[in-house]
Amino acid sequence: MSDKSPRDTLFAAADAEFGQFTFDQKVVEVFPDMIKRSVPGYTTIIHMVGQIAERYAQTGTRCYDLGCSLGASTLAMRHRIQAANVSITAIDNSPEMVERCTIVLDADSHEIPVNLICQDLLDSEIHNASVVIMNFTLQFIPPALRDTLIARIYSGMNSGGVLVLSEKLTFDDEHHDTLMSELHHYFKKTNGYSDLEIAKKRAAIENVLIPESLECHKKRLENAGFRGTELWFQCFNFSSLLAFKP
Ligand code: GEK
Repeated sequence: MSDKSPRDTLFAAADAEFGQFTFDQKVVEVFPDMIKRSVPGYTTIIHMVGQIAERYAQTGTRCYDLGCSLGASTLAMRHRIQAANVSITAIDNSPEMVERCTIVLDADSHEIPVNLICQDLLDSEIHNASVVIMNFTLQFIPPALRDTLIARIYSGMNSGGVLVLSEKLTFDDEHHDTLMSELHHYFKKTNGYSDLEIAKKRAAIENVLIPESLECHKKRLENAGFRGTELWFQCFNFSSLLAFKP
């Protein structure tokens, strides 16, 4: 993903009116800058997605990037996978994201085929998957539909396959939850966001991004059949889990 993305100032204007947050054209324009300055560890996670895919991609299978945005995980996988006859399926339901992602992928010359689809994950089919990446996407799916989606991902995976699930977390302990939120906001502040921008973004995304606890994710994955679920990355309230299909 280009490092030259315009700076995210969407919530900077004092009079900026923002309804509910959506992944529209305005967000697409600043997305690489927005996600790097907002999600602690994002660059590390993308880098590790490439390494994990290299290790777990099986010959003749598919790797999935669910909620691909501008294709950061897709490119990380594409540049590292060594197994033969592997393809990548990247899915996002924002037409504006998919349009820009097409341009990003076209500018990349690697030979691993990528099938980019504009579709709701709730309608998408997962088949013959050895690697599935859900990098900060499940948190945008209505909570009541998450069990079914994770179960469907599981059934579309091959034995020995891996799911990488990255999510913002909540914590049962109120004081710890507040502390993690404050540290996250401080992270954003040190990355140049003002208190007003942070507060406005928080209000706009409140009913759109619905985080859950680590325990809740682990239980859902276990119920779906995944085993060996482990937290491999955490920075404040941002995390990434590995889960395996036996
Ligand atoms: C990255 N993984 O750069 N179906 C398909 N896509 C969806 C749905 C849905 N139901 N809901 C949301 N999305 C990326 C970052 S961003 C995370 C993922 C963030 C898409 C949405 O359009 C957006 O592109 C993405 O999920 C979430 O590693 O912005 O915090």
